[in-house]
Amino acid sequence: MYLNLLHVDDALKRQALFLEQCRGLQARESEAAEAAAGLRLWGKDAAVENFRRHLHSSLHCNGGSGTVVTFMGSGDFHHISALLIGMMAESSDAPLTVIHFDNHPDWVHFSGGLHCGSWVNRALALPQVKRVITIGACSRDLRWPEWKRANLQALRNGKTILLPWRSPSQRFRARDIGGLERDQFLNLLKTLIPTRNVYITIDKDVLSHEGAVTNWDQGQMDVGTLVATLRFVLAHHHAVGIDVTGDYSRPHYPDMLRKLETLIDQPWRQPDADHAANINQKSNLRLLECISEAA
Ligand SMILES: [Mn+2]
Repeated sequence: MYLNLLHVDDALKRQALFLEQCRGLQARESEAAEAAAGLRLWGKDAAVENFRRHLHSSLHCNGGSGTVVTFMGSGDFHHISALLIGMMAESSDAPLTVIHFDNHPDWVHFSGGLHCGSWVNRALALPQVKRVITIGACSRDLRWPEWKRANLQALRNGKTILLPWRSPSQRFRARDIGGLERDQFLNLLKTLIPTRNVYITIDKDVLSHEGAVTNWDQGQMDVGTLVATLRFVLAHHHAVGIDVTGDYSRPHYPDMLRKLETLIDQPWRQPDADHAANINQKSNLRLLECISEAA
């Protein structure tokens, strides 16, 4: 395992025990708050490209036969996953499935840049990426997705598979996993992963409030199910990379447009940052333990 801590904000720095454990595992740390300031929620193409270069020079980018593992702070920066997947894809032509845990599908069309709700399309554009499997969503993004610029074409042709926890819309409910026995769900998941290599991205907003406190509306998955699923995938596949996002940081948006966007999309109540760090640290430690045993 090659461990990275990407400090796009102060979220991981508030988790002292988690930091200590990562440092004990020789984590490479990248101070990226300044470089990422213009990327919160979304970034324009030029800013995204600058940040991609920053990642290249400051992180483990290629694990060879090992796994590159990156913890990275608030889910407002989830689009960085597309850059990390791109870096893994640079080093190998082998086909890849992206396993995506999230309360949101992150599948909207967004032109001129990269958005935390659009990055799945950027990942799907890579020739190595055969499929993205999105697990655990409950969010209202699943209601009337055609009005919200969702990439439904990818869903129709099987490039994207959606396994909601509990879909708020009838349309996706047949694939809900929240009511399945764990073995039933894991066996279903196994049939849907067409490649040996996987890249796993975990947005902790897939978890209920016992498991995470994030900048976003959250799902209903419990940490035990998340860890068991992760362990199952790692036992049957080779993970070229794993990233974990969905911590909480107090947002500083660089412009009015982004502020307005969060008023529409995010919960209005701001959580206590210390309480958030405490809850998120517990989940990060469990994920780190599971990953370091398997990867
Ligand atoms: Mn996300």
